[in-house]
Amino acid sequence: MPILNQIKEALMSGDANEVRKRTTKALEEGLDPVVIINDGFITAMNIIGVKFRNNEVYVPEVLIAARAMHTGMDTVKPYLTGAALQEKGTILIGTVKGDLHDIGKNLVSIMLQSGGFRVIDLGIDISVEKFVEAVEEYKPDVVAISALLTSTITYMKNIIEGLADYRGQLKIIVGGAPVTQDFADQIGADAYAPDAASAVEKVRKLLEVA
Ligand code: B12
Repeated sequence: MPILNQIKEALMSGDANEVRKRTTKALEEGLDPVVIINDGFITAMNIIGVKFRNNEVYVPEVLIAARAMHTGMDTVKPYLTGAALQEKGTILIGTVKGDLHDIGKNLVSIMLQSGGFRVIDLGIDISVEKFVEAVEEYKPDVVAISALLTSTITYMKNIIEGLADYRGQLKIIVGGAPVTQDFADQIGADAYAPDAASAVEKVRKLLEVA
């Protein structure tokens, strides 16, 4: 089996040790580290993302695969020269004020990183002020907002209003179990996605990157 397939297989089964071994072998054979990342790690994580959306795998499998991917990335990093790995954009993500749910947000964050984006994760319970401060500091291309409670999704509107002055320079995507496309339209978000895999697709579309 070609080495890239072996890497993908190990990553999808969440075997971090095998990912490290096979990635090291591929690098020793002279394979381009960027090819290993794009056609190995990212492709494998995309497959996991689609399986997760289709309920073929569940949260623990995604987290284990993501851990294996991080191991792979650590193995490849010393071989990356300067601008070899171009990040596709910066995403600022957080769960709204009053809401402590972060499992879904973390998955979205992991999938975005796996898709080649730089992700700044603000965590949970994030106020309008904190979002605005972070936008000033990190100048993200996209702000991603998560909420899991019907009582907190309304706060997404406050954040969107708080970011009004920045709308020319960034896009806003919202998500979380009670959020719908209709709701996203009502509060003036640029996009909505029901799960982590579609979130990556939507962000790619918003930024017009592959
Ligand atoms: C785990 C959990 C908790 C944990 C959270 C731990 C943590 N670190 O996250 C704890 C125990 C802390 C908790 C507390 C509470 N919870 Co709770 N919790 C859940 C539970 C069981 C699972 C949520 C989850 O992680 N799902 C798995 C992830 C992968 O799915 P997800 O979050 O939906 O995320 C996916 C998508 O929504 C989307 N997505 C998520 N974020 C984003 C962001 C963007 C930008 C995009 C594009 C997409 C996106 O992609 C994700 C991946 O595919 C749900 C029930 C359920 N089955 O959903 C209740 C649930 C959300 N909780 C609920 C409630 C009521 C509470 C409490 C108020 C309970 C209480 N009385 O104390 C507190 C509130 C605490 C607070 N202030 O936030 C209710 C909410 C009801 C409602 N509609 O308002 C639910 C639905 C349970 C129920 N049926 O009553 N909870």
